Amino acid sequence: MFRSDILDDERADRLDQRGNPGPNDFVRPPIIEGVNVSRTETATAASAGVCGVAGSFALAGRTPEFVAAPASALVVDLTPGVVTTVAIRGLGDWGHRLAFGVALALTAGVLVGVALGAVRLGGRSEVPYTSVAAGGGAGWLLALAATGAPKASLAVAGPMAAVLAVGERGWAVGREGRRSRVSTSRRKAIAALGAVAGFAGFSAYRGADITGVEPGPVADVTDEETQREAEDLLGRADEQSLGVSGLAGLVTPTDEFYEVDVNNVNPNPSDGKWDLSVTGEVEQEVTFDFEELTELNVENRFVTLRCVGESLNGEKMDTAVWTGVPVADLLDEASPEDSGTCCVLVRAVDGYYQEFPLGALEDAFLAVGMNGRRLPRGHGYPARLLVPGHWGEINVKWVSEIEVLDEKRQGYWEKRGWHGTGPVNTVAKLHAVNRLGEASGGTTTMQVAGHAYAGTRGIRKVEISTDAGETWTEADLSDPLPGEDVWRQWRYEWTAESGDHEVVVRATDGEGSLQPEEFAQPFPSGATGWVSRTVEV
Ligand SMILES: Nc1nc2c(c(=O)[nH]1)N[C@H]1C(S)=C(S)[C@@H](COP(=O)(O)O)O[C@H]1N2
Ligand SMILES: [Mo]
Repeated sequence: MFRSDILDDERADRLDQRGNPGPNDFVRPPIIEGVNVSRTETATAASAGVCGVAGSFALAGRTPEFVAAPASALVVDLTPGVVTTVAIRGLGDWGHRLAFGVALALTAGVLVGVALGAVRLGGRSEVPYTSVAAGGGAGWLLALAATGAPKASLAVAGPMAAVLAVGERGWAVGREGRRSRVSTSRRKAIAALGAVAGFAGFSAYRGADITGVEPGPVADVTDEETQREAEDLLGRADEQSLGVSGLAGLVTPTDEFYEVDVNNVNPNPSDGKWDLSVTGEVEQEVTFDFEELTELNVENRFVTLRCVGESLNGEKMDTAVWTGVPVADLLDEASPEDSGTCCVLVRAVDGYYQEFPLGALEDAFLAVGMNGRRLPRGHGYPARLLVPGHWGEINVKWVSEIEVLDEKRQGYWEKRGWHGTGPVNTVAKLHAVNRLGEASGGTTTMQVAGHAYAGTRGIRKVEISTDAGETWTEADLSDPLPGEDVWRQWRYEWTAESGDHEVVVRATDGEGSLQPEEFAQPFPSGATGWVSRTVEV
């Protein structure tokens, strides 16, 4: 018999002497100060905590209303730069998952503590459902404090209260069915574990689908003409794509566009609550709300983005048709001081910030739309910066403030050792290898293809070697799309003898500079080198 069972009996005896407990009276394992709490209590509290987090995720998903969102931001914040860098390089997205897992565990831990306190309180109280009221109430308050969202916090409190209620109920029923004590409690434990796991699974599935905003057509915030133009440009990109099997097009579909965020939980600002200020070394500080922003000159642009952290032949380089306004129009209204200014610090709603030259910002674009629809939350809804030719990291999403500075400061990634605020490195990637058919004399027609990008320098040519760099031939290039910062596709076909072929590819930018051959890891200044691949024929 467990200690709590004996105590149960004693307590039941006491109750009996006071009068027969009615069907609504519950007998709970009492608590002795300083002595371990019973297993039932711990299990109840643990289930309540887990279900609180799960309930919240089912309702809020990865939005700021999720109860673990603050813990997630804290984990990211407290993780030292070296670890972030190593985690991103070594673990990739698994680093993110790990940090998110830690945040979930921390949050669940706090809720379990709250639930445990509630269960203990309930154990001392003669009033039924004390633990339910205390645990549910405290869970709600805590979630409210963490997220500031009273309604969404009910999704924490509700499941916690339900579990605590089952806990109280369970003890009472357990006492009644004392004859088959062991098997009953084991069966109950298994059922409870199954229920908690089932609920957590359901929540993980439900919450994963919650994106926060459903991006409508860009015409909603601009006009029909802008919408039509964006669609025309998408059509043009489609036509100009080389149409190589296994090779992505010239425009990346929005849901396939790579995404890099420092946080696991992205902001979810609404148009009404969002604004952008230009501050610092300016003649006049100005603030634009979303409506004022879209009243400026709206246009569509092709822009390619590439993350400094991606591997040489990686997948974090994509292109979209963006709808937005030139940043120069915003800056003009603030009039940065003529002398003494060097740069800007751009801040975002998620706590992210980057510093870079004022000159780069003057050519920048503030996007509100992507591929004909409004920005999805993951890409910076309601507005994000696009800085031509620079690494992805200064293309600040959910942008909230542009501070003009008179001296340099370090941005988020630079504090962590990266040098990713400058122009991108030139790269030609190799992503498609196709066997087109048998040619004469046992040879095979082979096709290789990929994308090439050099930021605002543009791509002049892409060369291919099929003999490990001995000899080089020019590849076909897709016709350039309008815009100053757009990638191109390349394609090459040749007749190959059977055997292994070392294919190497390199680009020359619009200024005539050849892509450097020397290999470098992405950290700290972006990958360099020529992409090569052994093609088996
Ligand atoms: N506010 C904010 N902006 C951000 C980031 C971020 O984490 N927060 N990540 C940056 C990085 S490192 C890159 S590469 C690009 C990626 O943009 P995308 O997610 O739209 O592809 O956004 C940049 N802008
Ligand atoms: Mo990045």
